[in-house]
Order: sequence, then structure tokens, then C-alpha cells
Amino acid sequence: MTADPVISNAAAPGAEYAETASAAYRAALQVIESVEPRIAAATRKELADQRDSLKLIASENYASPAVLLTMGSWFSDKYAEGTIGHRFYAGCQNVDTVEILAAEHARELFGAPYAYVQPHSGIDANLVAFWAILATRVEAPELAALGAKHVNDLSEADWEKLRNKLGNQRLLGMSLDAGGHLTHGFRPNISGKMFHQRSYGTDPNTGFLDYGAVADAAREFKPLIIVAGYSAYPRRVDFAKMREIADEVGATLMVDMAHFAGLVAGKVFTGDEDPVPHAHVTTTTTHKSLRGPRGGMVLAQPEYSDAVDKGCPMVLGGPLSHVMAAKAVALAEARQPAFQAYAQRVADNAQALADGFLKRDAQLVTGGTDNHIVLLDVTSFGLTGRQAESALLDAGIVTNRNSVPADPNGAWYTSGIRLGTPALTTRGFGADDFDRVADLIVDVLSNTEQQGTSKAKYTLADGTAERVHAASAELLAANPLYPGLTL
Ligand code: DSN
Repeated sequence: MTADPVISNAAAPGAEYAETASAAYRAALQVIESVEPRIAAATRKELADQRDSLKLIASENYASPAVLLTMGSWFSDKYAEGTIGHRFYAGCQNVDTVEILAAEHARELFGAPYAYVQPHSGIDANLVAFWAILATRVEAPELAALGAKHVNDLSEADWEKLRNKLGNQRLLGMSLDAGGHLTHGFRPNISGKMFHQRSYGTDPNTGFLDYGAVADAAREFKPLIIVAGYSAYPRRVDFAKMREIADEVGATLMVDMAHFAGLVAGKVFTGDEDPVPHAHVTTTTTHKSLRGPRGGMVLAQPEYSDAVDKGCPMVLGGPLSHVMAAKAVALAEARQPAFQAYAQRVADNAQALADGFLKRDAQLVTGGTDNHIVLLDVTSFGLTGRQAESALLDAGIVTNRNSVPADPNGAWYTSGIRLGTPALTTRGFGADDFDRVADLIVDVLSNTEQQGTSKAKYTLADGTAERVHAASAELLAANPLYPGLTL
């Protein structure tokens, strides 16, 4: 087996690696087939579909066979609530090994003083962070003032007072239509119900974050927590500036780097653009640009680490030890030099994709990108995001519709299409390929017409889907997914 577990074409693993992985998958599918053949068939079909489509969903990627295979183990069967060495169940010595290794890789990779690798997802990671900040900033000082060590030591009346304080805090996060995430204080999400929330947006003329406006909002609102980070903002953030703002108003800076963790790990975002040294608490998922298993993680400065460590059982159920093991493998991959080259290509390819649109007169939110996201405003094609998303899917291009700032079509139909480069870059796509992708997307959208006044119905001109499918097939064949892997 080759030493390089990275799966992209550009760092092609040896034939021996592909052969070993193929044998492992074939054996696994054979075992599954003997119990529920329809699941084996769906699993095979999922790989075939992923191989045959242009995947441009900015939050998706392709994990390596090593990461994927790690998840199919006996760790799935083990309960391990608690923390390393302090579990509520017996027999967790191997889970301890896994969690120690995953946390160690995370600390080393991100230069973080503390890493908590148990969260099952991004929202779990954010909930752990919210409660850790509340516990550190509100609960602990209040308990000390009341001469108590634990809430159970409080009288009913004192607990009532503390509960009112805990549930009465303010959070300032980026608005959803400016590119923030629903867990950053959006009302229909628990974060918008746990906190009094206010949002900051982007400059209406440029689409860029306006740090002056964020500072003004922070001074006026005086939040306990400022959340930075995004899921649809196509630009970098100056986290040193965000920390200055937080410090000025006495807020805790929490950064959700779920989308761009791979660019931080790959040293594309450094200095003021690296959130980890600037944020008090940093959360992430592990499956987007970081290219690991589906899961979450929290990194914290020392003053928050004890409270973060109580994520389970405070917020989380038993850790998914098989996923923690896969996180360790993915983080080990991300510590290799090949991952830095990959992360740089992700950013370069996003630039190429944006340039490809601009030279074909398409409109981009902020006029371009400097991360892994391109946000295409489809109103100039006379379409809603929903129509564009569906027409592109008809032509084999997988994207997702997304709001643009002050979106006239609302959050359901939207006016944008969000595109990301992490997945196709893993396949080996380069700048010329992404220029071609821009060409194909413009071809589809220019040949799509709104039906009447419907925001959902559309007509795709005859022959468009076939033409684009054929062109994508060439690009996909030149950049195969899991080269050499046969089922
Ligand atoms: N669903 C993820 C995304 O697509 O950005 C974020 O949770």
C-alpha cells in the first residue's frame, strides 16, 4: 500500500492501494448483500452516481478509502459517554486511544491548545460551544458569587435566578442571507431561541463584510457572543479584526470554520485569516473542505476547555467512536504536505471558476471569490435559484440554490446558486476544467426559460441537457473519482 492516502488524481495513490481498497469494498458489499441486497445495490449506485456527476455543492467532498473504511468497525458498537479516562461505561480503553489520537492530530494540525472531537455534527459542535461559553462566562461566576460549586447546591429560588440569566444572553452573528449559517442565531434554529439575537450583514454596495458596521452593532447590542464564519460568503474574513471588536465590547469570539477548515488546515488562510489563534472557541465540521468523515469538532483556548470537555453528557449523547477514529485518519491525512497543495488548488480553482463566469458576463455576489465558494446571482438569466438548480441537475450538474443578500425571492426560491470547488478538486480538476464548468453552467442557464410567472417551473431548450451531459462526461472521465477502485 502506498504511503500517500490522498485520493485525488493529482496525487494519485499507487495501483496497489487501489487494489487493496477495491478488495475491501468488494468483500464488504458481498457481506451486506447476503443480508439486505437492496442496500448493497444502493451503495454501489451511490458511487456510480457520484462518479457520473459534476458535484459543485460547496459543503461536500470525497473522503479517502482509508477514512471511509475506518468507519465500518467495532467501535460503532461501543458506548463511551464521558471524557478520555473518565467514562460512564467500562471497557473504553480503545476508545480512549482513538480519542487521544484524534484530538492530538487536531491540536497539531490547527495549532490549537485544546481539541474536542466528540461532536456528531456541526450543529452539535456549535451547541457544545454555546453551552461552554454560557457555563464559563455566566454560570461559573454566578455559582461562585452564590458560594456554590454546582447548580445542585443552589436553592430553588437561586437556580431560578441563574436560569433566567443563562437564558437571557445576547448573540451577534452573520445573517443567513449575507452568507451566515442557520446555527448563528437564525430564529427558526435553536440558536435563535436560546439567545436574544441580532445579525450583521454585508455592505449593500459591495457585498463584502463591513467591519465598521459589525463594530457598531456590537457596541450597541453588547453581545455575550459574537459568531464569525459563514456557509455562503465567498470571501475571506479578518479574524484579528473580529477579535478586536469582541474584546472592545467584552464578547467571546466564536468562529464556525466548518466551510473553510480545509483552507485553514492547508495553510491557505494564515495570519489574520486563520481563526484558531484569534477566536476563543472555534467550531467546525470535518467532512467539508477538510475531507474527513461526517462529524464535528471544537477547538478552544484554555479558559474554555473544561466547559467544552463537558459537551457529553451536557449536549451530546455517546460519542460515535468509529467516526472519531475516522477523524483521526482524516486529520493525519490533512497533516501531510499533499493536503496543503490540495487546499491551495481548491482556492485557485474557485478563482478560475469565478473568472470563467465573469468573462461570460455572469453576475457574482461580491464580484468574485477568494475562498472555495462562488455565489452566482441567476436573476440576470431571468431565473430563480430553484429553477437554476433544477435545470442544472437535469444536465448532470449538482449545485444548491442559495439566497443572495437582500434576496427578492426569499429563502425558498432564492436568487442564487452556491458553487464550491473542494469536491471536484479532489478528483483532480484544474483551472482549465473549472473554466469549462463555468461555460457549461452558463450554457444551461442561458438555455433555461421561466414558465409564465412561476418561480419553480422552467423549460430547458431541446438538446441542452444532452450536450452538457456529454461535455461533463469528458471532464469526469479525465478526472476519475477513486481511480483504480473497482467494485
Ligand atoms: N449544510 C451545510 C452547507 O451546505 O453549508 C451547512 O450546514
